[in-house]
Amino acid sequence: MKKAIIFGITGQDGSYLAELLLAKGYEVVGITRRVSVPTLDRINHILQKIKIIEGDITDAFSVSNVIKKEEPDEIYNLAAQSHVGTSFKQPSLTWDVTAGGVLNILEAIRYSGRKDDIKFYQASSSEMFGKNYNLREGLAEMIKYQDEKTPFMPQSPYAIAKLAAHHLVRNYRDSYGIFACSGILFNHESERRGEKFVTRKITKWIGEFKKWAMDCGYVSASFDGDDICCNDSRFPKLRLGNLDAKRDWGHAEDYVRAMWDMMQHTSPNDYVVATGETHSVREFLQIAFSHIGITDWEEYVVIDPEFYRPAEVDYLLGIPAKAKRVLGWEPEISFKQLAERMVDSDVQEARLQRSDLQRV
Ligand code: NAP
Ligand code: G4F
Repeated sequence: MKKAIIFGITGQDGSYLAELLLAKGYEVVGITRRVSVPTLDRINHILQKIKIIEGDITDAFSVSNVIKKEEPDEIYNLAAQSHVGTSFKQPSLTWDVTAGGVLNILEAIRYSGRKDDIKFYQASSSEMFGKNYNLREGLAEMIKYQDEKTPFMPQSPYAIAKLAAHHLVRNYRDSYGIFACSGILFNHESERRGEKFVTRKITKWIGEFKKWAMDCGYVSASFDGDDICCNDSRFPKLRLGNLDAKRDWGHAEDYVRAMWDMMQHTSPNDYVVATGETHSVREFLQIAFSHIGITDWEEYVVIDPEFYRPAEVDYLLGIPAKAKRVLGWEPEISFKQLAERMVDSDVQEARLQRSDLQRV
């Protein structure tokens, strides 16, 4: 039986990866940091099957102790301060966790006495490309895209920290022969996505709004959304920032498969993991709102400068050709399915919550 350590097991990806590894017969050890509120919601359903150890990747001693004691075959580092907007407000913390934490793990592997027996996966990010892209001729126009050869030009403290970690991983692979690989993952979402990321913020709002509208008697159970009065001030509108940003959005369940695939290959390498499609925040809004029957979504959204970033990444479209060719990996869940699954899940979740007609 193989043993894997997951740093960041309480996050979106950590929970899906833990499920995948358990299904493959792994013994799974998850590292969780002590916080004052419960953070195990995403892994409650598998808690009996995994081992949880308290630790923080900024604490070099706890990292090296757990790696020495547990003697893992594989280590997945998914832990990070992962919110780009927050990284502008807390750059120092973001650096310590997202870059420094990775150095702690790599050093711990190097001095574990088992450096040739441990495989390491690092969660790199398409944010590292920032403003950069390549051009390729398409049928009607030039297509902008990113792949493993696109130069990096990070646009946020988060992306800069991720890039430092990315280079550390390559450097420890080259210098010490550690089996260390980085997945350059483009945006991936799910029913378990954190509520501050734009897709989940939208679907969570939709779920709560639909429940409220039905409780108010605006709509029948069949919910013809366009009958709702969008100017009822009791339910606050959805406040968002830049709707023109384009992202390559996939489903997290597909993406954790790619992580595992990389670790099973005979040699360590870096791979872009993406869908090969790009969509704007506007397009996500359109699909998500129309899934509950609302076609004039603009009436429900307010643009709020608070959610604009000091520097933006305007366009991401990843080409996962290498992952497909070398690993045989391909995504299975489409953009539309992703958005609709998230809406369905949040509508369901809101329905289970108590009624609250007077929102404001
Ligand atoms: P997430 O939901 O925000 O999860 C982040 C995890 O990191 C949580 O388990 C969190 O623990 C943990 N963590 C934060 N600080 C820590 C610390 N100091 N010590 C130990 N653990 C710490 O992120 P995600 O969406 O699952 O993403 C997983 C990884 O992939 C992240 O590194 C992210 O930057 C990267 N990534 C994500 C995407 C994406 O679109 N989702 C794309 C590319 C790369 P708590 O529960 O205690 O907060
Ligand atoms: O959902 P987001 O916050 O994701 P972002 O910044 O692309 O970062 C995510 O993907 C990265 C991979 O490319 C990961 F590395 C990272 O950890 C994270 O998972 O924002 C997406 C877009 C941005 O352009 C943002 O400006 O949506 C725009 N946006 C517009 N209104 C908003 C909002 N983003 C957020 N979070 N909240 C808004 O109200």
